Amino acid sequence: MALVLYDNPASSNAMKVRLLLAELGEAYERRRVPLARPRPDWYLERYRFGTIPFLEDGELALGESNTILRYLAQSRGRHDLYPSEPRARARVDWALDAWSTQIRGGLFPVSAVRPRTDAHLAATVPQIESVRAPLIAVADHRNPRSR
Ligand SMILES: N[C@@H](CCC(=O)N[C@@H](CS)C(=O)NCC(=O)O)C(=O)O
Repeated sequence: MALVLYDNPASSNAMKVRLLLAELGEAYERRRVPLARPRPDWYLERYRFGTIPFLEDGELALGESNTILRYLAQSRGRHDLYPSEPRARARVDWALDAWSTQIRGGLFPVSAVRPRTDAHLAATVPQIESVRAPLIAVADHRNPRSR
């Protein structure tokens, strides 16, 4: 099997790649990397940055989840998922970058709080508010000319 994904079940960045691989119907080998730092030597020898995920496709080795997503969609000819037309592609890149830089970090406190009480639940509201604006910014610009 040519495709090997180094991941961890708790990694949201690896989950993005698993979702795309499922959509593509690709078979792949999954190798578990512990989340704890420092990462094991066997992993750092393969990938010195040590972040999760990391993908091998034969001789090609790739880090960075968004790079992996773009590579998989393009190399499999899935232009419906990652368009070749620059304006359509820019919107996908925007969504990928916004998720990584504006939204994902803001959701960490939400996932860390287990809402056992109203107080716990209330504590998540500011975090949800903080990611609402960038989410709407991306979603709302679907077809700006028609507004
Ligand atoms: N920009 C990287 C971020 C990867 C990343 O932060 N992965 C997490 C797991 S979801 C990780 O390795 N976190 C722990 C760490 O960096 O020590 C990507 O998108 O692949």
